[in-house]
Amino acid sequence: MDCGRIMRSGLGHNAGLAMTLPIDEARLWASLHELAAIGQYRDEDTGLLGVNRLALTDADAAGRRQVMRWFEQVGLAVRVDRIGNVYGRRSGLDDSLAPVLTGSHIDSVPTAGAFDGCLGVLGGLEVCRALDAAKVVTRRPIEVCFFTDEEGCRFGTDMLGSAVACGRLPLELAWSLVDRDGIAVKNELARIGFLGEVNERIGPPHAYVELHIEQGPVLAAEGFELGVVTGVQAISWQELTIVGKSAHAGTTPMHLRRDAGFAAARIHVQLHEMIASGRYGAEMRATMGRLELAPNRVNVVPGRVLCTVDLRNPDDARMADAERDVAAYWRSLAEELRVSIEARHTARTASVTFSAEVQAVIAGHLRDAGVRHRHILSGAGHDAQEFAAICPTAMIFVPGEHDGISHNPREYSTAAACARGARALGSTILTLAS
Ligand code: HGY
Ligand code: MN
Ligand code: MN
Repeated sequence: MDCGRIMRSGLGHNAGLAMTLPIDEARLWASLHELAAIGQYRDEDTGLLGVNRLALTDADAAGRRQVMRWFEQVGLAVRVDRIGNVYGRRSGLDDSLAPVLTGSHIDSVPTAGAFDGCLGVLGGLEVCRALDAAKVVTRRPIEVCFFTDEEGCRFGTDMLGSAVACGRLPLELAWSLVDRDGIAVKNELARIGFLGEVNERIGPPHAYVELHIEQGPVLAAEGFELGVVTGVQAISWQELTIVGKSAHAGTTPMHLRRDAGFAAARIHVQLHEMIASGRYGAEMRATMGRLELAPNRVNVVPGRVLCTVDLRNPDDARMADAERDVAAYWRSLAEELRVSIEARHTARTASVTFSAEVQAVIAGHLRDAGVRHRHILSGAGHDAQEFAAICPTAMIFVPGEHDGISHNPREYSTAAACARGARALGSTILTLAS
């Protein structure tokens, strides 16, 4: 990436168009909410309308088809690869050149809002519409994409499609992953009609830029309008299978129990105590998002538990320390409670640093346009972290309302903030593709 040449040539900020691309705020907002209506549900806790488009379900398939229709309406050449990733290509003056990619995901967690992932895909689509309106053809082709199962919460590992595209996960492994009902990725891709033929491994793009909501409180709390993302923290997902002995809740004395549920509870408390100790840095986060007791009946001591441990840490060494220490803890706990504990890593990515050059292009546009911005590390995983391994990559964050809550139907950002993010995305793409 010879950003220096682009910057020196003055094309760096396409002064004529910097942050003035005719992004249509209302059209972007309407597309976000039209997509959010697919897989919609009424959240019983908040009473709000949320989004449930788990990867490769019928709802995800319907969302995929809607976005593909929009891609085709804008004249993008659409292709589907063998892991179900979808690419919409906008020709450039020289189509032999490596494209600039932008995109994200449209699969969601079961309690999602309208923005996570979708803003990046529909923001990229809006950039193509704005370039058409401005009658701009870039030197390089541009591709807008969405990747399969970024969330990872149906088939167990996150960034599935982008990890396969960028070579971190082999296709066969990805195809073989199964959900809680034993249904495999490959079967679901075939069932919903997204088992494409295009080779899933892509040649290195010229650059990759992703627009996403921050999903945290920082930008709004500090009064910034956009964030230039410096990278992503380390992620560790483990699935624990704890086996004790089911027993009668009334007749079994406490000292004779081998209570798998109590073991899971002790591990959960230990995680919070480890964080409170500060030994793993102030940013360490731990979540036991999944906890399934068996036989899950009021009068039976749980004989078996499946639970998950999600650890996040910006520092790789401290993440390794935390994984080592919590494993040592549950090994000793297994002895103490006379249960067996087996752990399986289902996702593990080191911290990722994004391209300084691409960050500089983004920041340059924001500075030129007087947009209040700061550099910020991403607390959440993103498809961009996979592309950072194969090409210059960075992200743009849009602030969220309500403390930036996400993975909750209350997730919200304003139409103006989304359009501002899309303008920044468009200007960055214009620079990188010129
Ligand atoms: O879990 C994550 O960080 C992302 O939402 N997949
Ligand atoms: Mn996301
Ligand atoms: Mn998410």
